[in-house]
Amino acid sequence: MSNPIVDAAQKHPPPERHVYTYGTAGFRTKADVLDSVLTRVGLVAALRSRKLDGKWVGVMITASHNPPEDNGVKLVEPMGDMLEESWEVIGTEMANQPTPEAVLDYYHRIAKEQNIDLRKPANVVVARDTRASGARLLGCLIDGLKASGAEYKDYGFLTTPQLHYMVRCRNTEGTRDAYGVPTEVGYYEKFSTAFKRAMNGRKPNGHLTVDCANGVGGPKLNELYKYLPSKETGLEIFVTNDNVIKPEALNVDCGADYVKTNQRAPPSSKTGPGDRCCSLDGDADRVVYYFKDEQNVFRLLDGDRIATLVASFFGDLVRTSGLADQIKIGVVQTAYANGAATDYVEKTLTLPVTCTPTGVKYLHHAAQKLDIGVYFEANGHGTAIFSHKTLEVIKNYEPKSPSEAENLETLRACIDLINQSVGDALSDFLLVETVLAHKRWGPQEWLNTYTDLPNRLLKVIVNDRNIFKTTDAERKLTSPEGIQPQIDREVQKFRQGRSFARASGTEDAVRVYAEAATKAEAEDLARKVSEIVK
Ligand code: NG1
Ligand code: ZN
Repeated sequence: MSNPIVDAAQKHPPPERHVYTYGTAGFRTKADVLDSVLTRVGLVAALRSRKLDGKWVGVMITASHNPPEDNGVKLVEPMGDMLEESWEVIGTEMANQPTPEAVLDYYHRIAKEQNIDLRKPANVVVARDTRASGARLLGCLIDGLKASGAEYKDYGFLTTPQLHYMVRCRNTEGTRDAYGVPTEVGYYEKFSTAFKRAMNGRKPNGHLTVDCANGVGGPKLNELYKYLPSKETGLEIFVTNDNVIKPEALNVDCGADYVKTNQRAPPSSKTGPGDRCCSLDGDADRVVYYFKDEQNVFRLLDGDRIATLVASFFGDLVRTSGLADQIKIGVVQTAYANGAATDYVEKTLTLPVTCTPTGVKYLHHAAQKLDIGVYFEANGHGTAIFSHKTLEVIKNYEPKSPSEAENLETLRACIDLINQSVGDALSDFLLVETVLAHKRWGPQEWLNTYTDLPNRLLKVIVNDRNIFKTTDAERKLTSPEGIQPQIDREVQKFRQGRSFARASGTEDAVRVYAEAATKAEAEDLARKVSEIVK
């Protein structure tokens, strides 16, 4: 007798001898080997939702900043968080089941082990970015969802953070924690209204050019902008690289990853000195700023800069609203944060810094332990989150003066302006624009806050990256034995030297990061450490 799960798995068989891993960013690889994975992710999503009593879980089809021929898929928890770690293992095991019958057996095994009642409803929200393979992969996913009897809501094209937003909204609808209206219009209305409140009559200083990586962020920004008419807000945005009709242009010579990795503006950029620019990545969950200075030199304002800017602004707002005794702010970084940024937060802003392993889920969890946690990876993934207690304090505080009242109102608006479910390039850039307008800063004033230490990031291809094990938030290698002391000896030879090596979670390589007093020394140190790990 036929079984719908066996049939679905049969319809989308895996290629031979391919091993899949649910990594930092979910499953991500060449799109043409992902069909079977998508069907099985549909099954896992249904199980996860049933495990959580039918709460909505999300499935996003995207490969973010990776090339157009890649694709990927990741699962989103009911409040918009990344998938719980033990379920990453379930995802991996499901993807690697050899036969349709093994898929069915595994499905029932997980249901049994996890005490999942398969008669319960399962609810899944799905969306995708603009990749050419997206429509086909969506079909594979839906076959899996249908086979497991899940209800699903397909939002079509969304940015990754919009999908996270929809999931959180659907699960909080009608409750005290209602996050918003789970529609695209609801998203634009929420963030545009919050932006206008947060600006409170201020106007941005000059225009902003936004490079959308020829990804889904382009059309979505154009839509959002309709809710922020420049006549009313003073926000003048030039949207560039927003061509989604040509999927082969995605992330090519543009986007946040191009800018951060090459430390230069997209070749198509036509901006002049002092013009503010920012670049989103292919699914709009990352943003970096940059500009050309008076000497026409490219200057990057990356995730570290956004974190320091936002943390300093919240520090000011909390103080000027009279809440400094009740609310403590902290910054969460990874080992890739520039040493000068860490120093600036600790010594100038006098705020505590936590360092976590790479991957937003680790930063997010560390930030959840703080009253206000500002977290960003250097590459531009990040956001700020407010604890429940802090939200209550801010909501209930009675200002003692008109100036306290005004600052409190700005703080309250910022809470709505920030996508609390996940880092969101659209919400993040509106926040940066808000802070710059309040501080009356241009990009040069922002850059002047501290001077980055020269640094170098290298990718080293090794035989087996899995032998590289780390401790201390990935800053030290415990295996292979004997390597860390060699790295330490090298680092000591350099002024302001710091270096570490770790296996990438998204690519088959080891990454080596080094910083030192001069560019030449940073390059030299990175090269020496690469020789050691090779
Ligand atoms: P890996 O490949 O594990 O270094 C990269 C980025 C992370 C994060 C993830 C997920 C660097 C050095 N690493 O991780 O920050 O963004 O991809 O996309 O930028
Ligand atoms: Zn992304």
